[in-house]
Amino acid sequence: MRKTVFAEALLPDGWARGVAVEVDGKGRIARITTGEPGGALIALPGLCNLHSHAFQRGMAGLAEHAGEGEDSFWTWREVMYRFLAHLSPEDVEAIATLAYAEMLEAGFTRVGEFHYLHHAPDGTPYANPAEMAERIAAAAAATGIGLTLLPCFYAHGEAGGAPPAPGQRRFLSDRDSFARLWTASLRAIAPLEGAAIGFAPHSLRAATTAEILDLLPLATGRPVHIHVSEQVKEVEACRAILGATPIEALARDIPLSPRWCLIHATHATAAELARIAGSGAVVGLCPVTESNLGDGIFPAVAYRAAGGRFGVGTDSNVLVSAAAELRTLEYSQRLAGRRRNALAPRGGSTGRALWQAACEGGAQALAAGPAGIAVGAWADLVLLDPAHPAFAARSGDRVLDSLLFAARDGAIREVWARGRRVVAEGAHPARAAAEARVAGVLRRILSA
Ligand code: NGQ
Ligand code: ZN
Repeated sequence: MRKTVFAEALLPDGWARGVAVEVDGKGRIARITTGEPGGALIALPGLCNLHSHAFQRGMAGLAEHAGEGEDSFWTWREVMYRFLAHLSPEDVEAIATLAYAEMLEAGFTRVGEFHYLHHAPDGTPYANPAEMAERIAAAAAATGIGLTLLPCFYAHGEAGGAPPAPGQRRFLSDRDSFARLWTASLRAIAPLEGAAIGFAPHSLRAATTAEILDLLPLATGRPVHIHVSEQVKEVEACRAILGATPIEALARDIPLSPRWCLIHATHATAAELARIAGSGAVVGLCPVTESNLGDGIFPAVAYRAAGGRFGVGTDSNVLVSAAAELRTLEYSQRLAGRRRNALAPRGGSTGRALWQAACEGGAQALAAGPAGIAVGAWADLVLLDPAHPAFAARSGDRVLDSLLFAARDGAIREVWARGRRVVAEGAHPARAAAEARVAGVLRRILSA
């Protein structure tokens, strides 16, 4: 048992001073006491990054150049498909290692990897169906980040079961090959301490509700993640083909429950927001990517008023930062509603409301066990130095508000994942080598 005292810590029911945290040999919190002397740092619970496509970190910043026609989510997707066609399993491992080191530095202690890059560039399955899943697991092991692997089922190109496009051939499974992929993925994460798994039908463009229902028994009791209602064109196509919006079609055919995580849900109607909130499902918001891709603004104020749960994800990984996701979420509501402190309770801190909600929603969506700094939870901690200029003369909520809205990069001093200190002095020790490997991958791809 190892005991560390913090000057202040954000516990599930609020800030406490002189917080001693005892961690057991497996990396779980065994005991918490308060009022102890000698603490120096400020402790926050680490956040779950509930939605990542790690390989997309490799193309960050490379899709910001206008094409000849008007650019959109769909033209970005073409660029993304062209990029991924170049990636070998070694490349994916290098990029994921860099992305995961960056996530840890940025306050994420677990990642939900929504993993669909399964096959060789020509669509041929690798001899080992979990070849790519093992690369993701290796990146998690090399960095220490907690992993919830979300093997993705992808079978079609459009709602209603239309054939996939050539650019999608690395993703494809049928029911039988997906069952084999699932079993191999379970094996891939078995050696990884603290890892979990969930089922990820990509979207109602890529999977029918009949297929999802058919495959759900593989994942009994585990998380289920799906992209829904991100683009207006997607909502309209679902209406035309399925006679319902993606959220209506999903909820009509499959009961939503707290196991479900609906990624984006950007264009949810008021009735859909109430339905999601009532089911206990989590909405997986990815505000930085949603801004980057021009998706639209999720009606978060209305959803929170309906009691809805949410977590955040870095999705395309164009920028990797827990603070930026929460800040962008709040700013989207301020811009749309012409108001301030949109997601704070009356008289409360915006930073705390956002961090706590994302902590709870993220842990639920990734089956991470108890959320927050609590007995039985993983010792997943983000540690801040009160002497950092961003936190001058501040404590408690003001520290968190300053971290989200005002601090420059580098304000996170240390990060622990499952009791291990994986970031020290603001840096992850695996990042520099991973950066060099990824630079080599990019030189090869960009000169091709
Ligand atoms: C993805 N990303 O799977 O990487 C998707 C794009 C799609 C986001 N939706 C592809 N942000 O949705 O068809
Ligand atoms: Zn996504």
